[in-house]
This record gives sequence, C-alpha cells and structure tokens, in this order.
Amino acid sequence: MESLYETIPKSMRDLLLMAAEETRKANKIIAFSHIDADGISALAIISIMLEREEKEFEWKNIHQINSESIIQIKEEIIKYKPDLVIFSDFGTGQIELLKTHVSDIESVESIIILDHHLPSNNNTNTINQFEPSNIIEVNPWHHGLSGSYDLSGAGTAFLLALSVSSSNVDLSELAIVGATGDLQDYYGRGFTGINKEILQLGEATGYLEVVRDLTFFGIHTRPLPYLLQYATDPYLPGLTGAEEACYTFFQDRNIQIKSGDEWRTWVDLEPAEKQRAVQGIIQVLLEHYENPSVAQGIIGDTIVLTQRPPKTEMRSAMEFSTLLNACGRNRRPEVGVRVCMRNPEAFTEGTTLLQQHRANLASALRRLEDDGFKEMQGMYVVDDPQTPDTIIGIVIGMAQGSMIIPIDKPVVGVSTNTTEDSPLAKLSGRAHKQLVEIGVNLKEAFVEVANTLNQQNGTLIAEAGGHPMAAGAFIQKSHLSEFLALASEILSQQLEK
Ligand SMILES: [Mn+2]
Repeated sequence: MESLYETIPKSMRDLLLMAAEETRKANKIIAFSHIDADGISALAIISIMLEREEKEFEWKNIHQINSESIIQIKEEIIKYKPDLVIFSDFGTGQIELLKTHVSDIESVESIIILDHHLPSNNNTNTINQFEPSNIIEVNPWHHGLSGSYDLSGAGTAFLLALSVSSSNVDLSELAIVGATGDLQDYYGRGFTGINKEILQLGEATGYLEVVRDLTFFGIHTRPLPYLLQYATDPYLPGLTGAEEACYTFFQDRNIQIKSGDEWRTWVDLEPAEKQRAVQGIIQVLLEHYENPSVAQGIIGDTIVLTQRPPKTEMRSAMEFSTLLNACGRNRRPEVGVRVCMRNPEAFTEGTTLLQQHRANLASALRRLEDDGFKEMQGMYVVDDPQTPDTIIGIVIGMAQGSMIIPIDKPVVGVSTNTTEDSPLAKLSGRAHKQLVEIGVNLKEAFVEVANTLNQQNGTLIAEAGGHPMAAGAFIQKSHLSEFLALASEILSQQLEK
C-alpha cells in the first residue's frame, strides 16, 4: 500500500484526505455517476464504501451532466436533502454547472468530484484555492498525471475508498474493471502509473491475478468452439464464423470440447492442450496475414478477479467490463452497479443484457454483410437506419476487425436511430492504426467539417470530438450529406499525403 501512496502526488493525497474526512463526517449522501463500465464501477465502489461506513445514502447513474439534466439532478438533491453529494467519472467539465446549481442547495455542505476527464481549455492547474467553494475536486490531470492512462474514474473512487478505510482494499478489483472498460491498459500493453500500483495491490492482497494467456474475449465463459467461431480480434480466416471448422480444429488437436455434458472453456484446458491450440491459431494467422505481429498479440496479460465465481463474466476484467457496458448501453446501468455489489438476481439480468447486446451487434453486422456499405472518396460509409447510435461505433470497428469492410480507408458509420427522436444523427469513424501512422486523423477531419458547417450556417450544426483513430460527431440530420461530402474531401487529402 505504501508503494501506491508514493505514486500519488502530495497535492492529490491532501485532497483525498479532505474528501475522506467529509465522507466520514457526512450523515446523508447522494452519489451520481456516468453510465459506462468505468462510471458503473466507480459508483459501486462508492456505494460499497458508504454501506461499510453505515451511512444513509442513495445513488444514481446519469447519461451526462448538461444544462438540461442538471435541473433534474438539482430536484433530486433538494428532495433527498443530503449533506454530501458525490459525482464520479464526470464533474470536472461541468464544475461551473455544479457551482451554479448544486453548491448552494440548502442541505448540501460539501461536494466531492472524482473524475479523470481532461479539464476544458486543457487547464490542468489545480483549481484556484482562494476561490471560496464547498467543492473538493479530485482529478489526476490537476496533479501532473494522465487521466487517460494513469487512473480512471473507478480508480479515483477507489483512492477515496482506500483513504476512508484500508479495509476497502478489495475494491481494487472494481477499480481495474473500470480502467479496463476505459481501455486504459495502453492498447493491451499493460497498465501504467497509479493503475499499475492498484493492480499490484490487488495482486498482493489476493483479489487480482495477472495471467499470461489467450487474449480472446470469452476465455472464462465461452464454450471452446464458440471462442474461435466468434473471434474477431483478430479475425481468424477459416475459423471465425465457421462452426464446423471450429469443432474440427479442436478434434484435430486431440482436445475434448466437452467434459461429460458440460462444455469446456479455455481456462479448463491443460497447459499442453492450450499450447497445441495456440500453435494451431498461430499457424492459421501466419498463413493469412503478412504481418507476423498479429500472431504475437494473441497471447498477453489477462486479469483474473480471483474472488469472483469461476466461469462467469465477473472472473475476467475484460468480460466484466463488457457486461457492465452492456447494462449501460441497454439503459440499465443500475443492474451493473448491483452486479458489482454481488447481487445474484442482477447478475442473471446482466448476462441477459449482455446476450442482447451481442445479439444487437451480430444482427447489425449481418445487415452490413447483406446490404453492404458505400464507398466514397477517402472513406467507406455504413448508413444503416436500424443500428442504434449507442453501438454504431462498435459495429463499424468490428466490421473492419473482421474484414467485412477493408481497412485501406477509414470507415464512417451513420446512425439516425437515436434516442427520443432527436433531430441529431450520430456519426462514428474508425481508422486502422496503419492509416493513422501515415497521417490520417479522424478527429481533426470531423472537427474541421463541424467548424466549417457551423460557420457557414452561423449556428450550431455539428459537434465533433475523439481521437485520430476513433472519432464521433452529432449533426443536424438535415446537414448529414453535406457533412459526409466535406469529410470525404478532407480524408482523401489526408490519405494522399
Ligand atoms: Mn471514465
């Protein structure tokens, strides 16, 4: 534990101690958090901590804090009359809204923000200490750390829980699930910074274990043949999507796929069986891919939650975070929080939501295979009116991962199936690593198009953001084709460079 504390800058440790003090002092608490896997894990950490402190409290997941939702948040706080309000996995970017609408609610004595998102205007300085405020904001960006890789929202919540009581050390497992959900393990190369310290603390106390194993999704839960049949990262030529071939694959290597009536999963295999299977997979990959690094990526560090039931999604940080994301994306984040809190009914419901999520993805991919995609200069376009905006990004990513769509140009997905009949369409872009290396930058392209349209029309038409390899935008539906035409121009210029 000392080693973890040493990694936390003094200024941040001081804030955590203040926040812990406020938490212990409080009588009645309400906590709000984001709806993705990280936000759900963070909220579970806070709830378990408050339960152990025998506090009276309430919690709720919120899609986002904006000028509309803050009104509802305010009403709920006024109704519940807490003396402490906690926000996790958001709050930094909305601190002005919180100052305006929450700070001076009568019952509220203090507000704690546990966030890791980049402050706006890249302002990473500690907030002005001389400004009177009842807000304690904990965010790694304010202390010279990276909120993208060093610590997640769940990790920040964990640091508070640990500052309240060292008996909360078991919650390190949820901190790592949250960080995994936010893809903080540096593209599979392992955790860094405070995340790494949390992982090591979890290992030392027996809640987490890092095992070098197959990095495929489902090694704890999928029946062996399905593990290969549904493999998309990487796509296994001749096996992905081919049920028969997957059965034969194991037969040929003398690996039983069942033990009695029960399906075997990857983690059930003996080391020698694993070795034979891995060699077979590598052979398949080397026959079809020119780049041998694809084969290297199939073995890596996987994180096991040793105190969770075997052969369930909760056993693996990757599968657990996917389960939580499935709850959030199906608009049932509270189920995910209860799964973290070991509620068995919630787990049953959560796995149903996960299956539904997978079925949604599979049917979107099937439509894509049947109906195809459009080709424009500089990009491919997937325009499927049925695919919900919450999964369009995953769908186009999987489509390129499984080679349904070629990777020589970026792919842009369009979803007009948005929540509550919004006038906005969601646009999602993905570019392969190799394209980014030669200068493709989807975020820049989308932001430039949005700025152009907004200026031309003198009003807000589009908002864009993201990263070079994955970006998104919301656009007035009536300006969609204009947006695509402009994006196509910029992306083809980027490809030519
Ligand atoms: Mn997060």
